[in-house]
Amino acid sequence: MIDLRSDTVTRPTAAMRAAMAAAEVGDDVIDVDPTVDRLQRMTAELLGKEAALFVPSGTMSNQVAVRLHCRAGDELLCEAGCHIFHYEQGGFAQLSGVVARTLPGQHGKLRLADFEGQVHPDNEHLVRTRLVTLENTHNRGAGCVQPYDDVVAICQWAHAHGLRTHLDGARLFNAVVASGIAADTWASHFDTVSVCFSKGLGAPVGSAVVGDRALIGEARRHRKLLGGGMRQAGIIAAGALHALQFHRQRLALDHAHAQILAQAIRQTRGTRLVPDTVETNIVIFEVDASLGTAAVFAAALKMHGVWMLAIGPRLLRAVTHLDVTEDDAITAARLIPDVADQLARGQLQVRDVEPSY
Ligand code: TLP
Repeated sequence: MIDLRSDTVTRPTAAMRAAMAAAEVGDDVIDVDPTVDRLQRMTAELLGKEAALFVPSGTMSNQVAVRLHCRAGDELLCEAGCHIFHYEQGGFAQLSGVVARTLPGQHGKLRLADFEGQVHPDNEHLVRTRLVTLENTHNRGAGCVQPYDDVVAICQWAHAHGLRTHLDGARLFNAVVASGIAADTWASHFDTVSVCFSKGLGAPVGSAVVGDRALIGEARRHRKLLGGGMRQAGIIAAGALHALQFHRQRLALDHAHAQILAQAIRQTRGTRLVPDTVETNIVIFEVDASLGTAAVFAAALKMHGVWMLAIGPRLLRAVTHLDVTEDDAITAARLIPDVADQLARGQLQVRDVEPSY
């Protein structure tokens, strides 16, 4: 099976498993785990921040960041399709009493004009506007890279209005490779940044939140409260360290493989890229009603050995990653027009249709 559901599905390589098996460990809750400590130092340095905290997931690092910047009765401003709003069960509300105001972006991209006039005045009827979050690359925006100048303008505006800024950089290293702009340059505009080791970098577990020393000290308290204190976490931190050392540059391959899929979609009758460009490793496309729903299209592809996710009634997502070779991408690309053709002719009996994501 060629698994294109997500870049989270990668298995650790033999070298990564060896590094994990050999990891020096301690108790990272009582005091320190030396491997976690090394990972946190390296992550902070790469992102140009004073400190980093290793957490089990990207969801937890985002939620810790929300708690760092907001109190109950505050609001955050974010893009309508972003992960924090769309895929984290409204954790900001459930866990922290925070409200989100969503701004519709252009396939995930926001500009300064979208934010202007959005800060509430100080008035007891209103929640307090406290935080701006951005996502780079943007998952539901088909892995698009936020235009750098817009990011700078939005963050400057936010700080000038007394707001804090957080970047969901689950796939920041994809943005770095695609844009040629260094991770610490992107990060310099934000108070906190979350990065994931378990997406394109290919580690089995883990994310980090970075910021200044005082904020990250506080983040440790929130991590503990949320149940994210991990004892001999050096075992998994070693996988993340290996990923950070050896798997950043190769993300360019994933981007090239995504282009192979994009080209096939452009040439397939009844399918359309959304948006029409692919910038990194995520490909989102729409299927015409004549081909059935996205879930039917995904089930048809799966019957032929290619696994994608339906992410809406007509939208599918394919993500390239460490375990997808160029041959896999070519195989999947050839299958797309074949399946579309068979569905259009009503020649395929589709079974096992899964609900959309
Ligand atoms: N995204 C997952 C799913 O949750 C949708 C995926 O398969 O893409 N920020 C962004 C931008 C993400 O895409 C994700 C995961 C997260 C945060 C959360 O990371 P985890 O899954 O580690 O909690």
